[in-house]
Amino acid sequence: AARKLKVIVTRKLPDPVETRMCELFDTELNVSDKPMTADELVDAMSRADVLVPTITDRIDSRLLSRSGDRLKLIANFGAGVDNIDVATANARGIIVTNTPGVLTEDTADLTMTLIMAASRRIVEGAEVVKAGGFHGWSPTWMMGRRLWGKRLGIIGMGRIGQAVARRAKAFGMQVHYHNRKPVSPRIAEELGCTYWESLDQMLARMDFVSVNCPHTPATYHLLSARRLKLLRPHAVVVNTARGEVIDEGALANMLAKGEIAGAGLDVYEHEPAINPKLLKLPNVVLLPHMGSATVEGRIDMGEKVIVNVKTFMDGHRPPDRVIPAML
Ligand code: 8YV
Repeated sequence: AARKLKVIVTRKLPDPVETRMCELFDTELNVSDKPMTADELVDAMSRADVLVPTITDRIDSRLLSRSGDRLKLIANFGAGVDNIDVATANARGIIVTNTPGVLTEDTADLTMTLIMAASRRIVEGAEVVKAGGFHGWSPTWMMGRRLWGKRLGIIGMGRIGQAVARRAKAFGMQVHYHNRKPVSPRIAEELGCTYWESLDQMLARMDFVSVNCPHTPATYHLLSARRLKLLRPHAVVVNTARGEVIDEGALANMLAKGEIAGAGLDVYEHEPAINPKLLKLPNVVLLPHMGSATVEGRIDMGEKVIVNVKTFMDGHRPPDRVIPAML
């Protein structure tokens, strides 16, 4: 019988996913759940046919060049693959896959949560109550800003952007978006959304801005200091995509000076570090990169990984192969 291909998983995954992987493959789990060091990753990559990494593993060209020639598949546990140098991996004959689709709705839910939390002062209000600070209703207390009728500008109109648009429409918001190209007429009509070819022009007119694009060289600091300055002073920025898309230092400075009204962030430029200025601001809601963190979503992501690995092992092209041209 053919040798079973070896799969190494870099982080603790949900139990049902690990159980299934162990049934199907010769799987080495990370029971400690500590992120691997670069040397541990290199060791894993040189001993595995398949590596299942997560966002906390940076698989760059330097690491790939030290990884020997056994590794054939990197099946990322996650939709974003900015942790992996896909072009270099492919050049070395390594296929890269991701887990698209299954975390779309959860991430869109969290995006709306951040929009609402930042505009309706949800975290502030909840903290006041728990600290014993609710001394009775007042006509002018805890006033936020309404969503209804406001303009939301979505940056990146892929699966997640569209799921956000659908929700925002249901909340009575006017949906605008910037993307490399417009969505199909059918989707545009369904979502009732307005396309802006110019991000600059869109930013200047929005009440809320949501980042929903991947982090690639083309989107690094897409919301640069210059572009952030185009926002109106009452604008709220939310990001459930990747921290690198926003110049976090510039955003923190503007929030501190009151040049924009608020922010809701789930991701950061230098995770897990967070610009200390952000931590002190009452108008900023900060979450620990939990957009896809639902019990169901994480199991679905694991199942996607399993299908990709299994298909590859059966000698076929894995369904979620990522190629540089897609990025
Ligand atoms: C995960 C994500 O937190 O899928 C993504 O792109 O950001 C999240 O689902 C993480 O990336 C898992 O590796």
